[in-house]
Amino acid sequence: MSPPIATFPSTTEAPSAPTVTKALPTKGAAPAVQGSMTKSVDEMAGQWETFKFAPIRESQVSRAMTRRYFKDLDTYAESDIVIVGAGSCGLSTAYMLAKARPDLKIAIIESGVAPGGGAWLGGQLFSAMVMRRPADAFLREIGVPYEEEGDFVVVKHAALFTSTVLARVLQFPNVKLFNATAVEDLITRPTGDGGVRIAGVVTNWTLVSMHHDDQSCMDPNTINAPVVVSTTGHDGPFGAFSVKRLVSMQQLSKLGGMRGLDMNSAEDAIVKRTREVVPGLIVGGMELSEVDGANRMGPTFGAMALSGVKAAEEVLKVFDARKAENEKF
Ligand code: AHZ
Repeated sequence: MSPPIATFPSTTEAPSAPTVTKALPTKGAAPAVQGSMTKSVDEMAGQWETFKFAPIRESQVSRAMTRRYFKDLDTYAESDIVIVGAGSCGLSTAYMLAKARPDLKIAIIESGVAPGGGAWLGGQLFSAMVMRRPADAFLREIGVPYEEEGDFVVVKHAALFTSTVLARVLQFPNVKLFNATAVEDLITRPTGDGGVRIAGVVTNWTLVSMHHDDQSCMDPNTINAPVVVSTTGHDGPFGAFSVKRLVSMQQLSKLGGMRGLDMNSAEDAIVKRTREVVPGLIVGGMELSEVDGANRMGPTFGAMALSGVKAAEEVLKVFDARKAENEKF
């Protein structure tokens, strides 16, 4: 029996926490093996001669993945918040929003296969991640240990920060990460004064997005949402995506262009100026440096975490108003 995918409700209610249930009876499925499910890893020790995985039919694997993915596509086609880019700023934003508002559906769209952006290593591919105070508050918030160095703290490996914030975010039942998926345009609605309000995102598989030049037309998919948070990093092949699009659609006259490195001014500027740039679009992290002509900070990550904290605050300030506007059409 196939699951009722087509009848999944398209309400704005956030999905509830997943519950561990018995496997659905599926045609061709082998009976569930109960005993092995209860063994601990320690109990397996020395038992490898008699060891055997529970039986499976290949279609069960396919259905287990595709059923969930298509249900998620259906659920999140109408999202409350879309976060574009799962780098250090995007993940910090997602964490704060999901924690504050378990009632909201939050979709994260990440063009790479691996979420985390530039936060898997410190500078010049060294392991440690430096955060200037007071961003150590965010490390305590998500439970990442660090070493004190006076005005800054050091996480022993940047991957410890990124894997922890990613794990925390993915455990929220109201968050869905669509990775290997690129935002290739913004959904807009006229505001009546020549401007636009951002009302969602246009998506495609990243591999498809990368081949628009050498394949015939491959149309995209869409997600409606009253608020989009763009954290796609500084300019690059995929970076600064939303703000570059705002320029090409004449909603920003031009970009300020990220300036040279100055840790002291860069970090304060990014956090303080994280804001709604046009109605419905909040920009944070290094993407913002391209709008404002702010300095870069290089390998110090406190501003990315706190820009995420500020971005979440900015979302919640405008959410009700944008949602009301978004419901009109
Ligand atoms: O893959 C990108 C990365 O994971 C993703 N992304 C970019 N364009 C996208 C699009 N659709 C979906 N069109 C997209 N995803 O966005 C993420 C950006 O992460 P990041 O680490 O590059 O940005 P950040 O602002 O979170 O952190 C930047 C940290 C700094 S500072 C700095 C410097 O001063 O030189 N350099 C970096 C990397």
